[in-house]
Amino acid sequence: MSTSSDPTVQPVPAAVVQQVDAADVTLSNPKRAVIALGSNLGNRLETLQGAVDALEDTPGLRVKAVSPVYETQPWGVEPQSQPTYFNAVVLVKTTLPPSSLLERSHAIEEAFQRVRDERFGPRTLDVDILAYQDVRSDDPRLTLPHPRAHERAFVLVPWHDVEPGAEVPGHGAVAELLAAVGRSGVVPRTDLELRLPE
Ligand code: A4P
Ligand code: MG
Repeated sequence: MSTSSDPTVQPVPAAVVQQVDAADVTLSNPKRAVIALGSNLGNRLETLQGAVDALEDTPGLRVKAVSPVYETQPWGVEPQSQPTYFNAVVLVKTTLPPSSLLERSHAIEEAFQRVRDERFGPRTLDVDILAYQDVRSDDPRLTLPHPRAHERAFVLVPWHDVEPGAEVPGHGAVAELLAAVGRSGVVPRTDLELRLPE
């Protein structure tokens, strides 16, 4: 029996072909995302470097820039009730959609024994997505831009370092938000450095 007369061989529907094409375009068209790293338990610098390396090891993701390291006063809790944080911001290009980037962020947190028991509790590692292109979302599982990014000096200072001209979608320029918030409680650790993966 010839293949052409086989009733089970159907032409590929046009809609499917378009989806395949769209996926292809996405792969060759990486999106920009901004990721915040924070640690206030264990070896904070080693953990932040591990997170940068794990991001770079992610298929479909390249780390483009890493900020300096800042030592910061814990935000949202009683003063002196927790160790100080190390914070940094990483700029990435990725073909992963936002939901997969969040999944990967959670997997990296778990690899560093992150325990979730209280909100704003001390943690070995927090990996937050600050922004993904200019996407805006109020989904509690992934709110974009990060709902508290625009009011936090420990986020705005390193974000401004890696992207001085950046905008926080819906809130304005990082530089202006930083000028309004100030740099109090955010101390550069010029003696320390995160390596940009080769
Ligand atoms: N989620 C929603 N949107 C996002 C997003 N854009 N990026 C969801 C990442 N996660 C997002 O987060 C709770 C849930 O938020 C997740 O299930 C995720 O799906 P979590 O990391 O489990 O818990 P959390 O971090 O304790 O809570 P939350 O509300 O995310 O806390 P924040 O706002 O991240 O604050 N002080 C200093 N100096 N430096 C810090 O880094 N960090 C925090 C944590 C508090 N104080 C700090 C610092
Ligand atoms: Mg978080």
